[in-house]
Amino acid sequence: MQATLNTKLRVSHITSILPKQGIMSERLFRETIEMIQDEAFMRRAMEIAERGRHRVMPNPLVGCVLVREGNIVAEGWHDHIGGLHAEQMAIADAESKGIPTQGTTAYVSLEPCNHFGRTPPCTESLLWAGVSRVVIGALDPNPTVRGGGVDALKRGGVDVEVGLLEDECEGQMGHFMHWCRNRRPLVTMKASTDSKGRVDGPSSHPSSRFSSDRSLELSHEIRADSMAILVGIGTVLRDDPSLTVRGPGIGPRDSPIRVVVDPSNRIPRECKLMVDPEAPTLLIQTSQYDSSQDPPHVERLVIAEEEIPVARILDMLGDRGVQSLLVEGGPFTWSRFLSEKMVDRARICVSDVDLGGDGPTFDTKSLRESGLILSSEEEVCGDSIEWWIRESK
Ligand code: AOF
Ligand code: ZN
Repeated sequence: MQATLNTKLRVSHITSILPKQGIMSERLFRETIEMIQDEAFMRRAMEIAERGRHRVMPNPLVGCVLVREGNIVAEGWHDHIGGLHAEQMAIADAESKGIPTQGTTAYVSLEPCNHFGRTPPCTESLLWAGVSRVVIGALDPNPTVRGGGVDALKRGGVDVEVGLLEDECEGQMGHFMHWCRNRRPLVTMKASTDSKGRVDGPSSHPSSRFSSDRSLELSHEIRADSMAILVGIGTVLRDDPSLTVRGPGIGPRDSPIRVVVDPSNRIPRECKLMVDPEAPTLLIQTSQYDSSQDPPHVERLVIAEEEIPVARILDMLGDRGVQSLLVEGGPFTWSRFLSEKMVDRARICVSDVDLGGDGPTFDTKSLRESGLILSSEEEVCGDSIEWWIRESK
């Protein structure tokens, strides 16, 4: 089988290595073609890795293709937590079609693991399958895996290349990479404003949704990509949110933990987060309050400080293995995260409606002051969706 390649070849790469004048040598021509093919195979590995989105958390998205004489002969991806790793699925794919794997090249977006986790080591599977060359996108910074994969393959006589489309592969596994390196979740802030920067209408009116259906759908996709969603107690009192993941195309996955910063126990017993057991609720408070009536999905955690430092919250979530945190609101919580420079990226949805009144506002100046820059802006059904990222990334 030859898979169709969905490739976006970079012309700049090719032209950068072509001679400025004269005729291209045969060797240079061959090397150029090989480089184009290598990139195309790695892009295919990344493309199929997407099939595990929302399903492999907290593991990263990983894809692998096996190639012989310029053709993809087998493919695999990490499909769900506890399932086969990408390399093992690719080898199984070849076996099921009766295709020999001896002498193939494996293109894999993450360094093959060399440990016994939920599955046996991928390095052993690749050696057993007789793969002769392994091209890796990103190294695995997971402390239980780090470095061992490349060394084990080299010791087994395999040619190993590291770093093909590294930034793109790392980007696809952004949450995982960030958590492995910092032991804290990658923080995404999400805010919606009206055309005047207001985040809410007059306090005398009940709160209402003003972003379009499509941008709401998109925001559920971001929720689906998060392992925890955080709000301040003000948002719970005003909106009574359920903070669950809903919407089309969102596959089965564990619901994100719902985290509420509620220093002095103002949370109403009858609010959705306390009553509805669809996802765990974690209350962060500054002292011990009565939990005897709490249902089993509610947990209370005490951080005994007058003002709870955001860094402590992130450390605590990181220790629990939370790799991605979505900060949904409201203005006080956003400003705490921004002033402590704890937001890694922000999605701001600006609607063309006018909510009126003198409700609270959000100014993108605070994003700039926190070291974020505008990276993209897109029009979605009358809303303008802005993405802000850290300047260094
Ligand atoms: C690979 N190929 O497809 C993936 C890898 O708990 P386990 O056994 O599933 O191992 C998870 C760790 O293995 C994960 O944290 C990451 O370091 C690596 N993921 N490695 O060789 C794969 N998904
Ligand atoms: Zn593995």
